[in-house]
Amino acid sequence: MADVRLEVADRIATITLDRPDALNALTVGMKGELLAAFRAVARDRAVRAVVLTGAGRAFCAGQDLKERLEPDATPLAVEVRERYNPIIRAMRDLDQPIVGAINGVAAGAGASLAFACDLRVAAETATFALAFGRIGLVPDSGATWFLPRLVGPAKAAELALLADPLTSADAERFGLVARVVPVADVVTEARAMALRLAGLAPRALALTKHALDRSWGQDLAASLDDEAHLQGIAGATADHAEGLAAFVEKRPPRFTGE
Ligand code: T3D
Repeated sequence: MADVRLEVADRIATITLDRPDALNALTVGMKGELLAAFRAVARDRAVRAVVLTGAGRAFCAGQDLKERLEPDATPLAVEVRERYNPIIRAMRDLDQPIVGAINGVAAGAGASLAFACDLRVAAETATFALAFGRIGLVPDSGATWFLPRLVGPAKAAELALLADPLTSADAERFGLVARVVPVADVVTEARAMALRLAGLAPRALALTKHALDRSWGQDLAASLDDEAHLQGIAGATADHAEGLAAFVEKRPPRFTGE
């Protein structure tokens, strides 16, 4: 049975990690399914935004540690390179923005998945834990890259080295999550955010998402140049013409992605 569900409705793809009895801990099979889900979304131009969430009381408890104890478990470095990294790359390469609906604990690689989303809505009961250190590992799946950028270097060092869980209230204070809501509302709120994104111009959103990522490796001059280049691309789209027309006609725009 599939442990990752992909459902598409109203131009929103919802990807649900669905192994609640193990707090959605990631097995080899699940990682393959999750990568396949992001690749399917990448091919589906009708999808304008993605919601990533977990079934049950957890978002994701990271690597399935019981699977790691199996005698034929893949060596760690290989597992990270060949199974985790492609998922994180697929999330950041995706043109559509991803809203994480962090419904409960996000630990280890589960926290990394949450960090790799574009925006996060968290349940009041959710926590983020860089649990890696507690089992003698280093943060992976992009955690060392995302975390300092999301919360600043000092807090990132504290979270990565001490591995204490960060509450959703503190995560909001540090800017890691956009909103904190009661757990019963987390998917609804994330979906509402995704629906807002779905109404915007897809090409401009994609260019913005990728420009923000690239900016970390650029100086100001390069970013200014990048923005000018991207504005040339966005400015040539039908959606830009539609945005201008809607403005002067005082009506909501109808963006098509053209
Ligand atoms: O391939 C590689 O190894 C490299 C990649 C590494 C990336 C990583 O993600 S390393 C970090 C792995 N994750 C963790 O270390 C977190 C482990 N889990 C926990 O610390 C706790 O479960 C939580 C703090 C997340 C939640 O605690 P609690 O008390 O709410 O729940 P629980 O009772 O511990 O867990 C409930 C069930 O889920 C339990 O199953 P059982 O005993 O009732 O049959 C537990 O074993 C299972 N579970 C939770 N996390 C994992 C897990 N099973 C397998 N792997 C898990 N990570």
